[in-house]
Amino acid sequence: MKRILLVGSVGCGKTTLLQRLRGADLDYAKTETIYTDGTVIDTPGEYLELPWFKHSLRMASFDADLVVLLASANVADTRFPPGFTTFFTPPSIGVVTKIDVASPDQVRTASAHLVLAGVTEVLEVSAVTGEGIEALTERIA
Ligand SMILES: Nc1nc2c(ncn2[C@@H]2O[C@H](COP(=O)(O)OP(=O)(O)OP(=O)(O)O)[C@@H](O)[C@H]2O)c(=O)[nH]1
Ligand SMILES: [Mg+2]
Repeated sequence: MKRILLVGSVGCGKTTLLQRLRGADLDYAKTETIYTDGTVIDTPGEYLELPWFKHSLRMASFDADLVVLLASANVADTRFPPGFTTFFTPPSIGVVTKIDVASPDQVRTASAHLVLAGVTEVLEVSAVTGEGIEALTERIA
């Protein structure tokens, strides 16, 4: 499995996705600092949302093979600046999360935000129902 860096807003579902990828119980736990289980690097949403933390994301990306930008389908706006992927040296993909609680239009909007951020590939998942998880697992294998 590639070493991946999860980046996205507070509450967009990074840690829950990590738990799902690991087959662990889905237990809410706020991410307070950068955490890695060895393969997945999980980050607090504040590192994206607060400008003075952004540099930490770039530093963490040096240990990753792939940056995964996550956008929650039930959030209408985006915290990713246009072209954000150029901030990272490794390649990036996009993942729309929480598709189980969003309309197709909402999923399309979140996907469009990820494309504006610079990804050329977007996967859609629900960590709760498991939809899209197999495709994501194959992509990061
Ligand atoms: N319905 C639904 N809820 C989800 C999904 N993924 C995560 N959630 C919920 O969204 C909330 C936030 O999820 P987290 O995984 O903690 O979000 P995070 O991106 O790690 O947040 P920070 O650690 O604060 O940056 C939790 O209550 C999760 O249960 C999903 O696929 N579907
Ligand atoms: Mg978290």
